[in-house]
Amino acid sequence: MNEYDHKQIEKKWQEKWQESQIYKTKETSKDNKNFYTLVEFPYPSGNLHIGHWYAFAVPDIYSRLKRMQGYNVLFPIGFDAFGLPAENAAIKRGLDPKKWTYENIAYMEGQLASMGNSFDWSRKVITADEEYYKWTQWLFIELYKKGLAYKNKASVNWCPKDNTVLANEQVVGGKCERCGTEVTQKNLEQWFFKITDYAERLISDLDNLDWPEAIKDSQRNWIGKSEGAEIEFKIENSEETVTIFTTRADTLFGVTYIVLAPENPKLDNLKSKIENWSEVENYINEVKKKTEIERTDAKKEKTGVEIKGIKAINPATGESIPVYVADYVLVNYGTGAVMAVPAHDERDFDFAQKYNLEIKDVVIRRSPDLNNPHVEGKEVVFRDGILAIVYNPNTKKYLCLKWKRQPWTTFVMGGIEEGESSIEAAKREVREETGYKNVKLVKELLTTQSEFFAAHKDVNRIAHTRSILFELIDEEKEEISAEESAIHEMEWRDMEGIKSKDMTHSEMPFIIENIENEKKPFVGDGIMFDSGEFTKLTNKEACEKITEKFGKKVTKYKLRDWLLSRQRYWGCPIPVVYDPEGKPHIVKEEHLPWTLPEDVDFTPKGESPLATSTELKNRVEKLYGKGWTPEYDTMDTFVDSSWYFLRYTDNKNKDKFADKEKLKEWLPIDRYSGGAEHTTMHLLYSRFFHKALFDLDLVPENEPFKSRMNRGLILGPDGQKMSKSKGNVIDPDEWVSRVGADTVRLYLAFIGPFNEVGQYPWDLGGIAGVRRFLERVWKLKNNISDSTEIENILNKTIKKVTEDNEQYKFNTAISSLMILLNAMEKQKFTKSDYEVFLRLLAPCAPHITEELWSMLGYTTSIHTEKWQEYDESKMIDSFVNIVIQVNGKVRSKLETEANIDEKTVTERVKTMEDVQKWIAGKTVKKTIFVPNKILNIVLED
Ligand code: ANZ
Repeated sequence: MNEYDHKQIEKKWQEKWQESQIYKTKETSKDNKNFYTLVEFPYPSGNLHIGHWYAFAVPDIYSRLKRMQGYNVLFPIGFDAFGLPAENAAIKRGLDPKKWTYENIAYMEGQLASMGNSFDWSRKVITADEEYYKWTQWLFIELYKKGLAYKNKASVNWCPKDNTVLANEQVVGGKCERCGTEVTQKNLEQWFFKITDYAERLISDLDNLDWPEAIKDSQRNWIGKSEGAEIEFKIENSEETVTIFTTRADTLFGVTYIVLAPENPKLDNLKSKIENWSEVENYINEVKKKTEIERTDAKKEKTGVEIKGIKAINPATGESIPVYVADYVLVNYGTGAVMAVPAHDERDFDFAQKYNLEIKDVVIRRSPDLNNPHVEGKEVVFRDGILAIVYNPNTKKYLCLKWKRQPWTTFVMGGIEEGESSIEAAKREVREETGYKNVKLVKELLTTQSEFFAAHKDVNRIAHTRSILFELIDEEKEEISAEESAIHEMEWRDMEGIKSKDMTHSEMPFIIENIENEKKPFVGDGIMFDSGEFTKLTNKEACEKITEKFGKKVTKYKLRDWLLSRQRYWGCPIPVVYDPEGKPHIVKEEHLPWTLPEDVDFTPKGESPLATSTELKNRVEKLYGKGWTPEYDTMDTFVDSSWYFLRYTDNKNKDKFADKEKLKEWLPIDRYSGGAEHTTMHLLYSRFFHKALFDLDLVPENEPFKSRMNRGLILGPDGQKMSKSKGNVIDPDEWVSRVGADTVRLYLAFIGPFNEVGQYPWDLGGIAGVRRFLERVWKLKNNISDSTEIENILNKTIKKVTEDNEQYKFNTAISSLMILLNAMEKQKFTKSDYEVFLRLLAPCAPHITEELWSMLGYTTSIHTEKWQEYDESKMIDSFVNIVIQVNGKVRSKLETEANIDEKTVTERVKTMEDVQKWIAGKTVKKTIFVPNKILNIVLED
């Protein structure tokens, strides 16, 4: 056969592999080095798309590499077979969901086979099989017995189109992850898994996993650990208290109101005291219509209602402060109530501005004066002061003082006297220092802690300075004292002028920013201010101390319990029945699998389709007695997929979900490849499940996935996400038929690094290039010779391909094979070299390499061959460039054969013209030689 006929070759080998079962995982024995590689099993939608190819055919390279490296590899496949599309097909087209699903599976199995993957099909798992979901139900029961599954009334996400509840993870940007419909809230009895019990372990155990940091960070953020304090606020003239959660206990003295979430049950307790209950109630009802996303959107205007008739007491200041109900506070986070600190929190600040509430700075910015720093050993003197900035709107200038005996210009500054407010102090200073009598307050800018050496007093000063902006009303003036005018003279400067260097206030940049912009809350770290005994501490220190004195330390998580019940048909039935009093009972083990009834009406009615089944009702009454009723909800399909990888290890077991010994042999999974979209769903759920099963002593390991890689996305040729409406969908079947599975696989592996999440457009030129590469490989067999010139590049390529494949950098592994091919087309190589090349290519292009291997006369498969080791000694380049230095400076280069000794190099170099001119007439003191790299000639002085 002369032509590379992919159709004939691929069909032939797929059949042979199937017959000979070469990819069947060996039953393990002690001598086996086991290696478990996993890809996320597909949903049987009915047709494989190019994303499936990317997800399965590329990681297959890795499984094949591991097999050739001598591991006993488990690389299984199955189907995540429950889920909405089957049911939607039933609703829309009257099809039987089960039939629809299993027909799709059969079709997709054929498509999957066309990839030439090394799956062990004998371990197939289908989650909709009774023999599988029996164990899903059994595991649910185990979790229930452990108190990890419970039923509760809760406000839940509801998709009005799919007529079902959704987990938080299935709501993306306020919309249903599946159909894009706006999600609303409903109060329903639902089943939950207590994933929150595992929040801490789910976070801390990430540290030991060999996963990319980005994936770990997404999980960390999703779990959302937050360390803070709970502080109690008493309600005035009442026994009631409100407990708030804060991460900024340091700001307690700056709390000017508190806020309750609209759903906070405290509101009911306080109802009798609330004077404007109907207003509050109206507001609460309005909020019910909003989604959580809308409520927490920082850009949306804040809303709320003051609760009249009650006041809270700030435990630090004893002040009586207003209480609000506002929707920016969520009921299911922290304690559902917050202490509001408008000076230091953006949401509180926006709210306070809108409702005209007091803003009280309690943490101030440190602004040490770098030009005039503290002098060691000098006394530190604290001072509270003001800085008055007077603006003349007519001339658009600012009032400054030019100091006579100092090289600086300042604004009006001064101290605050007993009984004076800061604004009064500022006005007084303006009068005393400049004579202006009539100024009006524009705004308080900011308070800072400046730290400088006050030379005129010979002390280090720490000044808490309030900067205040005024406007000049008129020119009316009083006499300035001789004392004052001896120190400075007045000068009006425009904005540019006050930005000049001789204005030496260390807080100048912040002053300018505050003049020019709206005031913003100061959210950073700083020094405590106006906070009683805590004033002058750093806010970090104060946070600890205030928590100790007024509250208690707590840790909160954003993670919510996993809502697992679905009002849908095509899912795993929840194995629960209710007694005539409505109390839930677990279905007895002997009744498992608790089968999905078939006599149901699928039309969505807003309740579970299972409720229409007579068979199910009769079954329950027959088994449990009159008046007993079934649970009608089914499980979220993420429950099915939380343990499928365990079943692969022992998929035929009739007595257990998997034998513990088998699990021990295979777990944890050595590498798991999947989609980035699963990071905070499947990947988190299955870790939780695994930990729960570990605690139940059902699995041997605490974590299921030792290493994880998320793949990227294949885009259409136009660089857009593939979609039928854009007409840019790449059909893998069509391309397999045109250019062959090997080309498609190799192209996908070559398209970009698989270990980084990227977006790669399908490039027609690129795929043609890959096909040409395989055609050249095909022809290469004609060039075999009996001597070799490629030992060096061959060994280097082995090393590179081995290392890159290990790290999922298949693209660079392939490009080094392309470079090797170029070399082999130009230089001599032996049959053995050619065989090495084929073995290196075999994981990426399994069919063509198998064919060429058999053409060389082998009767066994190339895929059962050993992976080639490289020989370091052959990797040294035969020619090297030695850098020649004279007294450490590069002067020339010598191209020479490798491994040449120092003496020979030195002699040769000395005759070189561009070296001679540096050493002529001088004595060589010594030479320093790094073999194959550098010769440095050191001359006598
Ligand atoms: C006072 C304060 C002052 C706050 C300040 C922040 C800055 P993380 O880090 O996300 O945990 N908070 C607490 N419970 C809330 C709820 N149920 N709904 C909305 N907001 C809530 O955020 C903790 C901070 O979020 C808490 O600290 C609280 O506001 C607010 F300068 O308390 B803070």
